[in-house]
Amino acid sequence: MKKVITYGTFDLFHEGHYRLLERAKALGDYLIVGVTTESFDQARGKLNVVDSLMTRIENVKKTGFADEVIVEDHVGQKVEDIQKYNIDIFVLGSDWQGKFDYLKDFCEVRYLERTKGISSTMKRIHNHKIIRMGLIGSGRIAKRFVPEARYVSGMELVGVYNLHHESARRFAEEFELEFSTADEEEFYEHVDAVDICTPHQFHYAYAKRALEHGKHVLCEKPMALRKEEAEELFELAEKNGCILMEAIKTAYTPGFIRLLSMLQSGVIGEIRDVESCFTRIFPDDTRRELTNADYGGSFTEYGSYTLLPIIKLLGSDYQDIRFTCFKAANGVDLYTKAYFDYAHSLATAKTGLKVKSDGHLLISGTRGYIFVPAPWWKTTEFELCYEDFTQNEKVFTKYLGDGLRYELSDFVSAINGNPRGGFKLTRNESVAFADIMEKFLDWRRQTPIKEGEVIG
Ligand code: C2G
Repeated sequence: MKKVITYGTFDLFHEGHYRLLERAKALGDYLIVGVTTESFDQARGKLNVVDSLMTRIENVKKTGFADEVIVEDHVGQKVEDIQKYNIDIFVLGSDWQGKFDYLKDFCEVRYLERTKGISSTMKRIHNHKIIRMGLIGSGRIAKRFVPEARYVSGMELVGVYNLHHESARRFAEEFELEFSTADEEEFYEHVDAVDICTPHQFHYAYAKRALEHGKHVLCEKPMALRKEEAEELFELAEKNGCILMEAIKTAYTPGFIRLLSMLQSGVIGEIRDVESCFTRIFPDDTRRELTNADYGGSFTEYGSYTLLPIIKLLGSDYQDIRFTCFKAANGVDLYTKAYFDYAHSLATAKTGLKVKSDGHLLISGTRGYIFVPAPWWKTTEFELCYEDFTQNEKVFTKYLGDGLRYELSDFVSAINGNPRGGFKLTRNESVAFADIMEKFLDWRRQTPIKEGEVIG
């Protein structure tokens, strides 16, 4: 008797799950299906699971393909199960291609082609439907989004749009998406929500058109480069009943939220200073971050990260903001400092593309300080430090994968009418970021390059 095993969460059971089980069963005589527990899903970073374990097991049973259903609740269980049940073939969808090759020591490992897209006719019995999500842009950021999307339940990445169709086509083929297109109207017809992953200067226009088409929008940072544009987008989203979220991933991660909550509860007294820094040396001078004289540069690229803790902790009512920078010959800033003066505190944000600095975040207060080591934007640990160093305390938190799953998960929850994550990045904060971007770009345009200032 040939025994086959497969595993999954099987949340909001859909035809992709059904087809996988059908084909798994056809590979042998006896099919065992492992359904994950809530705590195992949490530990492996699968977010937003809606159905209870009981419901998910019931749905698997209803298909009639499973001869036996078991529960998966820990790492390493697959190896144990394969030996315990004397399994011949281990099966999983092709979104996991290669990930479980280590099981080849124990049995045959097969990845079956995953079902591309999920039809919107397959509505769920409950309020949740699977959100059909499309990418606008098929470059570097879009690519990082794909592996993270599979950890977010309740959404399916179905298609990709790019003005240059060949790029979209290749992307859809590589990541097994249902469709690719260079026709924006056609794109909107097939999706419920979009993630905008284009170069900065196109964010606003795409976000506006997507919202006009009634689509929910997750937009890469900086969402807008002018205050008025950000305000307009939020008004449009409200008018059309759409969710609009700026994708500054740090804002949605558990470690950063923990950091903010501790600070807001006064663990270091009154906050008097915030220093944040994000630099990355760009070895390739042909990239748009360095060549685009209007919108490239370190501040438009990384400024959203460095502004995040400043605006979250000190607000947007600063009394003064000043910038200094080193530029490239084309006027793009290669290393920038933004200085903020508030009534009772100070802040500095540093960004760099051709200067390397330590990427830490330091928040100083009247009773102590918090130091978040580099890379602070992927917050996994921070230290509370006091005059009496015996009171110092280290906090460790989780940051799973590339961290994009957290913003995606909040986006999906918000679309499903559960905006509990709304405090993580508010409308006013996004508008404040756009306002600072506008002030910076105006200042950069108006400031002539001084002799000796050009580096790189
Ligand atoms: N699947 C598919 N087509 C889809 C969606 C999912 O073929 N459009 C497959 C997945 O590849 C997986 C199965 O359906 O093989 C269950 O998917 P999920 O419920 O998303 O579970 P997953 O997170 O893939 O669990 O131990 C758990 C497993 O490692 C994977």
